[in-house]
Amino acid sequence: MKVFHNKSELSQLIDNFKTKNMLIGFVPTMGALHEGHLSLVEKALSENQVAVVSVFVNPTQFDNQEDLVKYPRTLETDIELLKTVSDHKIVVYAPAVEDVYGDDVKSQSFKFDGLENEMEGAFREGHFNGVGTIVKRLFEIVTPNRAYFGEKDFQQLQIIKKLVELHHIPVKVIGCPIHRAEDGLAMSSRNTRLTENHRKVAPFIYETLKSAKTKFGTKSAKNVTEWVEKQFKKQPLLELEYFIIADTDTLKPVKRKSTKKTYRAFVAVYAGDIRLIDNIALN
Ligand code: PAJ
Repeated sequence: MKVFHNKSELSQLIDNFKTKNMLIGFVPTMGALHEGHLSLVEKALSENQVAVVSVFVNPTQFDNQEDLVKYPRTLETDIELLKTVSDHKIVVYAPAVEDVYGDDVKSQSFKFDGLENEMEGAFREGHFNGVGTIVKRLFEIVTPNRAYFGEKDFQQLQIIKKLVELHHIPVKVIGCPIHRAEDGLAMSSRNTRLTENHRKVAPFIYETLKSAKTKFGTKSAKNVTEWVEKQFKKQPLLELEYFIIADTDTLKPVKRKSTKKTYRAFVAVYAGDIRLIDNIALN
């Protein structure tokens, strides 16, 4: 497997792919790969001749320094995992911070038609400016035909679609379903940092989302939200940061249900120091 730490070497290979008219699928990640990431890589390989996977813990998207410092960095194991998907068709780009940012580790300021002000945008200051900055830069370096993002970070997926639209970036953004552990917990690189007790109770998050979905069939968003908040109060190991039912397109919290719209429920929860997010389609 080819692993590049340097964008100019990567660019040479990409030019080579382009002269051969090969389609390039791109999967940006922050590493500590798990089956959720691999499902994106598999999808990329099923639709393109080659997949570029970036492994880069992007400093500008962290609003919490401790989270950045403690973010798991496991490049060797990541490469071994990627080899189980394909040894020949995957190219890894694992740059140092300077290769991407030079000595100016700052994010650009973006507007995404208001998508950036909701949920993760409201609770994690500057987060989507950091995400927008890195993804735009990676798109410029990798110049992929298609790029794959998980619905696990549904707001991020919508924001990247908006980024591409507003900045006329010639890439097709493709959303991929949430990959879950057998007990329902959405896979996340942060799960490895959960204590044994927190890991045991964490499936409660998805269980509650599923019940919320059932209730949303007959009850108002307000009713369902109150019910969810009550459930989390009974669960001392998990601290609910937010539960929001929002319009799938605008991500604005629903006030009145309309049969013409689609909705999704979004949740952010602290399990000890670890912040977990999840979401579910409601209709
Ligand atoms: P990271 O959290 O590593 O996730 C990389 C990609 O994998 C994202 O598109 C994310 O939604 C997807 N993903 C993570 N867990 C998943 C799961 N359980 N099922 C399906 N997809 C999953 O998201 C980021 O990195 C960064 O913000 C990034 C886009 C790389 C920019 O730095």
